[in-house]
Amino acid sequence: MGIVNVTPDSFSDGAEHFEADAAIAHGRLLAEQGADMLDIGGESTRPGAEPLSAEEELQRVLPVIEGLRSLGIPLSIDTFKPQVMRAVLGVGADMINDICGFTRPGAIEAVADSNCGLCIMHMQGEPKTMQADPQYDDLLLEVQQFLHGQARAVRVAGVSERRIVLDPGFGFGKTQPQNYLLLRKLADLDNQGYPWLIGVSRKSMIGHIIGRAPAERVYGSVAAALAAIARGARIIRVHDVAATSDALRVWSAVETGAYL
Ligand code: 8Y7
Repeated sequence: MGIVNVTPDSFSDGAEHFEADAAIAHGRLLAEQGADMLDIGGESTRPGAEPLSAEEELQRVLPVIEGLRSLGIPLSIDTFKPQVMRAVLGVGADMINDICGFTRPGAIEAVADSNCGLCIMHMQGEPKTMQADPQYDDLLLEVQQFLHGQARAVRVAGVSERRIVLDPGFGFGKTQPQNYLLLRKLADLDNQGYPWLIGVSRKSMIGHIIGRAPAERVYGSVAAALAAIARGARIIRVHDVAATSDALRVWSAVETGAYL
């Protein structure tokens, strides 16, 4: 899963079509590099980011969905707002990636009647403050119980089990030791048969080990991606598709024995 951020950057001068065009070009590049699906996000969820209205978020995301649909690969939309979920599903989005795990009022109802995929992610607290002092009595149990509870809640609302993927939410209300414990123990976490989606790409948990800025975390992120795959992860959310794709292709050649 290749990450497509539709957020103003220093080159855009706030021009909306520029943002969308840049995001579309980036999405096309990631698809060429081997992304099997794209995750399009209009609102930054990094700690301390400014909130965005549903209208503004849609203004950013809708033209990008339009521009990338012809690629023919599934488009996931990273949003926790029910109004955004309904609107993007209306224009053919294939998956909703909700960092709030469909806990916001109306989120489950917004997706239940469609046939979209759902990524249920665990977060402790809220983006603004979640890294201040994450606390758990039993990290693995609490993450697992939250994910099972939300999977049950969406199932009760009529969502087929085939539509659901789970995500422990690396960096979302977790200290670095907690992030590494989660990754190390991923195979011991009960996924109830749902696929794991893992997002560790360029995150501070990588920087924490190697002491490099986000753009210099590619090799470290690839190592973490392989560690997740080795523990059963099925979808890896990454910035660096070319690097991750090469690594996964060699990995699977070894694992499948296709060249023996
Ligand atoms: C994740 C994510 C982010 C993640 C899922 C970043 C939107 C922060 N991280 N969604 N989103 N899992 N499912 O550094 O780990 O990419 S944003």
